[in-house]
Amino acid sequence: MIITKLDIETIRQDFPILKRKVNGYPLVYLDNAATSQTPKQVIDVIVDYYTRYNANIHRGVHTLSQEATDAYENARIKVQNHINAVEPYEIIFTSGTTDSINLVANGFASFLKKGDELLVSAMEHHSNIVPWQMLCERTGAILKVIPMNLEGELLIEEYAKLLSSSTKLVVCNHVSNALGTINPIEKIISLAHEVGAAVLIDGAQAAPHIKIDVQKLNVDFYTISAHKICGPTGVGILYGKEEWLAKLPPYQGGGEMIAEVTFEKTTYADLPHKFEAGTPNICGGIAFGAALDYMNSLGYEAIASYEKGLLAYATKELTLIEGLKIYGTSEHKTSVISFNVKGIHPYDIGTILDKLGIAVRTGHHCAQPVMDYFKVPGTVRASFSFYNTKNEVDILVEGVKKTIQMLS
Ligand code: 7TS
Repeated sequence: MIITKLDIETIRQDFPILKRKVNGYPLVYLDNAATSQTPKQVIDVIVDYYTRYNANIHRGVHTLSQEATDAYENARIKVQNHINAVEPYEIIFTSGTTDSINLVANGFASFLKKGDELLVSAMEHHSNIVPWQMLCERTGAILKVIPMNLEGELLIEEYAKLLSSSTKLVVCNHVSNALGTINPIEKIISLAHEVGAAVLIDGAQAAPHIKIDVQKLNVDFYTISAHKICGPTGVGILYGKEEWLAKLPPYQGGGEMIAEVTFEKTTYADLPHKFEAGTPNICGGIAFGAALDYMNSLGYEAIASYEKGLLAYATKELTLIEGLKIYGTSEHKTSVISFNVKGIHPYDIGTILDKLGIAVRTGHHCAQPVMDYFKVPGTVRASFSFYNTKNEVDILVEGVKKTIQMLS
């Protein structure tokens, strides 16, 4: 039985999209690791912004501009409080995790020389691999990989052996999108710091499930995408320790990020504006703040304990299906199940599940090295949120069984 303090049926009323039908069936949305759904509390904030105070920020004396600026800066403080950053200006609004990582990768070139080393885990999303490869191409630095085992867990002893005085940066996800593994980032961060390396943690998949405390973690950079945590698409944050953000050069040039511009010389604005060139996603930032309010109104402990129950139940039921194999079997997991059924292509399973109104993701999940490691072209991935139910797990399990009957 799933023990929860959350009233799921009431919570589901907050999500208008969950009432919709797909192909004649009630939607069973199990693609939350790709993007989460949006509660009406957040939708209302978006509507309110465009209805009442849509204006550009930081530049107008007029009332609308001041209201929009206040709301946007208030959202920054909400993020700051949510992740326990020391200062609001350690929160840089970006378009999401990909943007946040590219911002750091671009600026980090000025700290690297040929032969320096960057460590990346074996279970990264492409957005936490490719920017570092590009950085290595530019600087002559070397990218090394922290290996994992067949449970989908990083080999921390091997990681410790890779660290040396040449290591300048370690990058790792907090939670793997393809496997659901929660990585021991406290250990990863402290070991990196022992050799003087900085650490960037990709928190895209952790933020919806785990309360983050950047001070406790002592992490140098941490990234979040709002759309995976009940917020809108196209907005996210980079958290950076002040000392790092102060020395990191700006990523993009343009309006808002300057102190003074002449044709001879430009000086840059203070943090956070140095990294926020151009008109940002104002409404998105404000709505992100509302999404955090929503998550906190439910409480992370309640969310985690409910999702843990769903994960255990779904794992148990799916494992009973003959020929079904789960990838990512660590004890430390969020509610993500990647699987394949012997003899059936994941795409075919996803397609038939969609006919039954069940949304899952299929493919390599932008983590091709993970698929290569497990020697599969891709997997079916069911990822659960706090608004999913045990009944929806049953529908998924029945759907997979039906698919197997149809295709074998
Ligand atoms: N890092 C991780 C761990 C992710 O899961 C994702 C998106 C990203 C980075 C990129 O985030 P973005 O908001 O900048 O796109 N992951 C997925 C996924 O698993 N399915 O669709 C998107």
